[in-house]
Amino acid sequence: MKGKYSRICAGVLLLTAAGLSLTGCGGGQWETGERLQQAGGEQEAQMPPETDGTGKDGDDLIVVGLSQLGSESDWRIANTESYRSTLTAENGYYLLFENGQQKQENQIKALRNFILQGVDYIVVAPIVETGWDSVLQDARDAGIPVILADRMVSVEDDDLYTCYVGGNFVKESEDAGRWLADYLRQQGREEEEINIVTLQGTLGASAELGRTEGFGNVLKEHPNWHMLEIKSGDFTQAKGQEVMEYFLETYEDIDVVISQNDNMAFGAIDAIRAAGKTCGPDGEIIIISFDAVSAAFDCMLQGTINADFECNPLHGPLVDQIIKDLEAGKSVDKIQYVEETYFDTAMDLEKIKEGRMY
Ligand code: GYE
Repeated sequence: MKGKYSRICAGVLLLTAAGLSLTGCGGGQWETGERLQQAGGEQEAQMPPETDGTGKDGDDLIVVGLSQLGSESDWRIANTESYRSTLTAENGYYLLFENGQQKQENQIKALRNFILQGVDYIVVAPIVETGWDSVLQDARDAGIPVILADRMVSVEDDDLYTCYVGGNFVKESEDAGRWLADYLRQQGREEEEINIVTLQGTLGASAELGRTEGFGNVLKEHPNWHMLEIKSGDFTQAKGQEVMEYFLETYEDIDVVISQNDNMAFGAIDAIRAAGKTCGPDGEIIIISFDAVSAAFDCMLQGTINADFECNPLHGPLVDQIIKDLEAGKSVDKIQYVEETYFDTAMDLEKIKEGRMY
């Protein structure tokens, strides 16, 4: 265990001296809730202070600097909530949360601040894979372990991070491709020419790169499948709708939409309806999506999404376990994929939905 609060407050002095504005260290203590609220975004504002009433001494707490990339999707909100409910003072943590608002420069700045503050661990969900070498080198020089959560980085030296925990995006998407092949076979359409469009996530993000690659691998096996266009909707509902409107104006005959996350699929459904077309198992356009958040279950139940490939956002308990193992001097697996499955409208979705947390 390293020094906890004392290092944090020394870091704050340094930052203040450097003219950076930080609040929350009044009376020698940071207020986790305050810090979370400053991070902006609707979900942070709801977070209660977590250091109150625990009776724990600040020196016992493990300080975690968490750089979340944004709040662009339902998945992301569930992901943040998972950390919020796990990395609590009751569970031995002092959480410093920063929302990068979908900008890598904000995330790099957050990491640099965490390093100056001398946190015990950095957890980062990197918005894109490239551009992290220098700041991760600084973290290593400062002796701060970095846990990559949700998305990967592409760095010269893999020792710059301790481990990765998150989805296996290539696999999710290969599974989606194989599901489509099965579905078309069941409908007797395996020989038909199939026109596909893809709503891509944030370009250069692991979830985009992996899902594009995975589906591409299956696409190669089907000469009668035609990828008309792949275009980014940045993982948001608004952009998903905009790109789908463009697809519908540009291509007359779309058989399948691959949406690399649920929020873009929700936007696509609105665009399809507005264009007077239909989607889902009884509609003209097959929709395959990723994440499997609660609202996507509703879409499957209403018959607008055909299948959804789960990406599990509940990273809090996994990161908690990794940190506890590291604190106990144990080694941890470098790559830790979360458990994931898929859902389609042939399943008892009402029942499955009841037991889900997001
Ligand atoms: O699919 C999407 C979010 O990186 C797995 O990011 C995550 C993706 C998720 O915005 O909804």
